[in-house]
Amino acid sequence: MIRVITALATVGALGLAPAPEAPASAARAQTPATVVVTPDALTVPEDGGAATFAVRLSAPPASRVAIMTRMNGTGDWSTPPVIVTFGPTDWDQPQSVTVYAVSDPDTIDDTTIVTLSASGYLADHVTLTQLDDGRTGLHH
Ligand SMILES: [Ca+2]
Ligand SMILES: [Ca+2]
Repeated sequence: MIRVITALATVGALGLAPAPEAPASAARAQTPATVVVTPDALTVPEDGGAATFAVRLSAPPASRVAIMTRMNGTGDWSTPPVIVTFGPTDWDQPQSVTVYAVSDPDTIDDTTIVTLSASGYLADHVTLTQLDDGRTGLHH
C-alpha cells in the first residue's frame, strides 16, 4: 500500500522548485487550536494589585494573529493598551498580560472573567478576584 513518490524525487533531482509547503498548522487538526492562558485564576489586592498571567497559542498560526481581550464581571480594573500578537515562530513563547485592580467605593470582593481569543483559535479564560480593602470612606 505504500507508494514511493518517484515523480517528486525526480523533480527535486532536476533542481525544480517544489510547491510551497502547506502551513504546519493545517497538517494536524485533530484537536482544535486554542489560546492557552495560565494560571486559571488569580487573586490580587484591590488597590493597584497587579494580576499578571501568561498567554500563548497551542499551535502555530499561518500568519501573525492578535490576542483579543474581553472582561466580563464586576469591579474596577485597569487594562494597559498593550496588543499581544503571535506569529509562526513565537506562538509557543508565553507573553505576559497584566491587569490592575482599581479601588472602588464598595467593600465587596469583585470577580471578573478575562477571555482571551484569537482568530481561528478557541478562547481561554482567567478568573480575576480583587480582595476589597474595605475602605468605604467612613471613619471610625
Ligand atoms: Ca473597595
Ligand atoms: Ca469592590
